[in-house]
Amino acid sequence: MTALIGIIMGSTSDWDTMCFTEETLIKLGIPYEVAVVSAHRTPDKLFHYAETAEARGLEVIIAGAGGAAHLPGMTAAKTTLPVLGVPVQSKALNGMDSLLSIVQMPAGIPVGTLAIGKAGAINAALLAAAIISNKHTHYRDALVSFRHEQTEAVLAHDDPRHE
Ligand code: RP5
Repeated sequence: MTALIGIIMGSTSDWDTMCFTEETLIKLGIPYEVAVVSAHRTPDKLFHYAETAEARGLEVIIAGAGGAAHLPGMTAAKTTLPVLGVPVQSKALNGMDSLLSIVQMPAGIPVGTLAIGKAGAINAALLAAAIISNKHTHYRDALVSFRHEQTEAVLAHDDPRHE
């Protein structure tokens, strides 16, 4: 199946966070691809990835990065596909550096920025699923089921003293 969503990250060290994006897309049954693409270590690869993404069938790119996290912004500069940025929690500044680097895009080149870390990685997948569901309407059913199961799980464990 052709990948609809591209998951990219600046380093293999980002995988501990971005694996939650993959896990969520697997739950939803949405085809995706994964690659390490660094804005500063492999800039030519990043340009090629972003420039060919739409022709290869991708409809959304999710980019996770930490520190001076220019990967989502640079990706967005090279494609008109929607780019969702996940700030990876850095050791030095706890991800505040990543968050501000990704969210503070000057007007003209947008990046949809999610929360720092695991929550952002999961929500990026869910938001990407909502975006592609406008065209691929059957994925909306998967999203509805995901929310239903989430609701049921919370209702089934409403006493915090018991697992
Ligand atoms: C960024 O630098 C990556 O996104 C990563 O979060 C951070 C640190 O990378 P490593 O030094 O762990 O490879 O490019």
